[in-house]
Amino acid sequence: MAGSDQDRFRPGFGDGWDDDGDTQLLTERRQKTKKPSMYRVVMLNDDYTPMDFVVWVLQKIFHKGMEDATRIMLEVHHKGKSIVGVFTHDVARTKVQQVHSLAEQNEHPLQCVMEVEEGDDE
Ligand code: TYC
Repeated sequence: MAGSDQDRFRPGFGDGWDDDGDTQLLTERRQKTKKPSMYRVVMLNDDYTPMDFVVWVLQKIFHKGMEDATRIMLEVHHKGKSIVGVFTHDVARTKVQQVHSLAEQNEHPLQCVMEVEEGDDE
């Protein structure tokens, strides 16, 4: 399948396909070994959740230290949202559920969402 010098001048050379189809086999194998997607967990701002509750949630669910948790909370407060971490699908979903259940138990409207990381399919 490796091209000789003469191959370069054949019609269709370099278009990603060759006569015996082995380029296609390589493509299929790449798809089967694709890495699982990763998901960002993004914390969203609202006008009612107390700042210290958000800091506590970031420490409890995302294992942030006080300084990091405070920095993330303030970024959400000022910019509307902030990425808290990037996780596999199941871990991200569990963390989103844990945040929502703590928020609900404490009657705060705190929301966070998960978003797929783009450009991570190599
Ligand atoms: N904006 C909230 C307030 O002024 C604080 C807050 C920060 C709420 C981060 C949600 O994800 C959040 N009390």
